[in-house]
Amino acid sequence: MEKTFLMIKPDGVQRGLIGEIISRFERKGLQLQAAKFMILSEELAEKHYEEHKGKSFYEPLLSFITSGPVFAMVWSGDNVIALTRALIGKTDAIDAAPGTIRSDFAVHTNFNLIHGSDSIQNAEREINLYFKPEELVAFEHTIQRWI
Ligand code: D4T
Repeated sequence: MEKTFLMIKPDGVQRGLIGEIISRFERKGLQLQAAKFMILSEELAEKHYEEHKGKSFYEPLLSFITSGPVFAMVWSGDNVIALTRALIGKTDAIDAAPGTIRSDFAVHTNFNLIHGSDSIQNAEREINLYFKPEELVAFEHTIQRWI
């Protein structure tokens, strides 16, 4: 089954939205595989956002993402990458469709609450940045046959 890396950013944690956000993925029928509550080191933040190096928002993005705890997760399911991106909504809250996480809770692009991998390659890269293979919990998700 496809896997993705999702991370509730420091604003989502500070605003008390961990439970609200996770419940949306649970109710969708996706499967949690791993989770970690942590503060990102400068080094990990740089690796995560290396594709944005040199852009105007890169330095503020690094300060923001390392400014407090994040909740990093691996989720799996059929088409989990596209499905979670759809539930999260567009990067800018103004463009995010009503009912998405960013439309419901975000106001500014730089405080957009959650990160979600955008491709199979990036999901693999990001999962490996944050988790060791043995930290992913394999189990039978008994409701899968009803989803
Ligand atoms: P992430 O990667 O955090 O899930 O966000 P997106 O996939 O939706 O968007 P992105 O990679 O284009 O941007 C990464 C990160 O940078 C912040 N950002 C982005 C910002 O502060 N100002 C901007 O103009 C843009 C484009 C928000 C998300």
